[in-house]
Amino acid sequence: MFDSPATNLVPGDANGRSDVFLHDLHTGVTERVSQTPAGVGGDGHSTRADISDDGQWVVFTSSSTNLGWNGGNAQDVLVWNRLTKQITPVSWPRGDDEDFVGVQSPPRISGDGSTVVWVSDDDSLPGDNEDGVRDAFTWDRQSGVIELVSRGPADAGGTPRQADYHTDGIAAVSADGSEVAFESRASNLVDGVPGRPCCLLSSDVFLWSRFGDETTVELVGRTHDGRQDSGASDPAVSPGGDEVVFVAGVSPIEGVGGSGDVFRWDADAPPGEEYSWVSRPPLGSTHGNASHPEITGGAIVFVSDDPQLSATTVDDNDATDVFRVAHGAVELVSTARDGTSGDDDSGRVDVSLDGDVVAFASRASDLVAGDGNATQDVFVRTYE
Ligand SMILES: [Ca+2]
Ligand SMILES: [Ca+2]
Ligand SMILES: [Ca+2]
Ligand SMILES: [Ca+2]
Repeated sequence: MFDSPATNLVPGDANGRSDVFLHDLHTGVTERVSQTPAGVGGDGHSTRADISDDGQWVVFTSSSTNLGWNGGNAQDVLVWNRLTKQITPVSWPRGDDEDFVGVQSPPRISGDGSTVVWVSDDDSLPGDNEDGVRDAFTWDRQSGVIELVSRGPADAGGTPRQADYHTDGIAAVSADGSEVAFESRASNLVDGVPGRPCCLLSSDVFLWSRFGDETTVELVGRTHDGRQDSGASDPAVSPGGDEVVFVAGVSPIEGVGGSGDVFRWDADAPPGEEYSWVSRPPLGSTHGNASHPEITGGAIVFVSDDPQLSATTVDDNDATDVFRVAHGAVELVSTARDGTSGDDDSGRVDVSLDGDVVAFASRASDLVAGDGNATQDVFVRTYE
């Protein structure tokens, strides 16, 4: 999945807008997602796509008026069915909301295609109380039900406590849609954790979970002494929902790593051992500055400009690269043909369920032979 303003990826792309494309690694075929079932391209830009594990469901955002909700300039969340080519709108203004601002974050879809999660300022969405606070929401594809997930425990009357400050960044969802990790500066989502009165200066990472009819929110990205206002950001959740990776502000482990490092939280670890340092250089000190971690059963990937992360590859490009952690070792993914780091920045990373296929965008021109287009492309590295 990727978006591109290129006009020559599929025949007849004449809309003059960025579109979302799906490239099938088995057949080699690229098709345009952001179009009507009859093949008419969207009349606005379509970007920021994510795909289910079986490749049947794609979520993306678009300002088009001819794909889903026939509205104005706001970025809407849309879901595309690869089988029928039909597009279903997920977000649109409810009631008489004339200030509809649409989606703020790239939406994500669960591995099983059942659930979409996104972050929005739209106060007319169900469960919200028009509080002016940006929140995280889920949408159930079967029922169409939207649920507010960035909220605290329910009071005696069963009414959930609304967050006192914004959700930021990208919310992430587990394979079956029952767990959502999100980044928030709210101080009132969990009880009994020292923070400070509204509002926090920096974010923490939370995990929303559904068990049958019950839902909970717990603090997973926090300081080593269990406090909020840690600066934790960029969460991703494992397919099973039992592991969360994030970028730390203050390290969650005393004296180990720190700001800009990737950490993993493991729900099944013994108390006191929940956290591990993922972006740990084999030698030397940490540089920080990691971002966009993703986690599946097989591997963790992330982006960093730290030149000391790989023990085996020379990283002297002074550029951002993509890294993969499998079996505890950090390896450089975005390498040139001669095995050294690429000649420009790489980023926008995602990883397959088994951890063996890593997709990323790169401005480097020396990753494959014949890349003479002088622009960013999407690359795939496959491990055995
Ligand atoms: Ca186009
Ligand atoms: Ca709100
Ligand atoms: Ca580098
Ligand atoms: Ca290129």
